[in-house]
Amino acid sequence: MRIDIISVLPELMESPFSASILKRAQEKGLVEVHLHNLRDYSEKKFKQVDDYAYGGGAGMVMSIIPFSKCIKQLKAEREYDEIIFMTPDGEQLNQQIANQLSLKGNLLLLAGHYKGIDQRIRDKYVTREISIGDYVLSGGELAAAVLSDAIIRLLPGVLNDETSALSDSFQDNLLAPPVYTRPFEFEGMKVPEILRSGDDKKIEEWRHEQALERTKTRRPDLLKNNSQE
Ligand code: 6GU
Repeated sequence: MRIDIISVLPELMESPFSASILKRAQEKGLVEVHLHNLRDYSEKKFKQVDDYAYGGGAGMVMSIIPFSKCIKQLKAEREYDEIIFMTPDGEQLNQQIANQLSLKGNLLLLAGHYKGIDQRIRDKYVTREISIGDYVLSGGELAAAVLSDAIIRLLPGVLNDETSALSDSFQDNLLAPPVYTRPFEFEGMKVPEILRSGDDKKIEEWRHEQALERTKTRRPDLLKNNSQE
């Protein structure tokens, strides 16, 4: 898979891609991530990428020209399965969307700033608009990093234990059950006996019950549209 990200602040995304799982995924050749600085595509003297909004009002709008130049150049090099604009008014990211996108080959993410981007960029190039939740960030960069992380960890070979992404919270519309490690007892709090019983079937049942219980109390909305239950 290849992910290209266009932004005015590519440095904001360098660290998430430079450590741990996302770093290893790139080193293993499972994903390529390319960050593009929108300013490099500005035709203005001081590399401006924004301008006043037509019709007035507070806030600058990101101009069509730098985005258009950058997108055209990238599209000339390869076909993109999706061109995704990261925006709080997009469709809200969930595990199902991450799963879908993890099956694609080339993704292009656009991270906006200021009061938004010229609507014509969205009309002409964008195939999908994604938000990471109902709150406002100062730009789309962190959202693009979140989306990329959610996708990349699903690629075959990225996680050591291939089954571990499948047992994540949300993959079966259930939250994950509690987990424990040594010591068996800490300040009077003991690990549930069943987990030391060695009875795999009982343990599996216990985990499923716990997952259900947690989901009922914390996220009953997940159970309402759960086809498996
Ligand atoms: Cl994708 N962008 C911004 N700026 N804020 C957000 C977001 C995206 N998703 C949630 N809040």
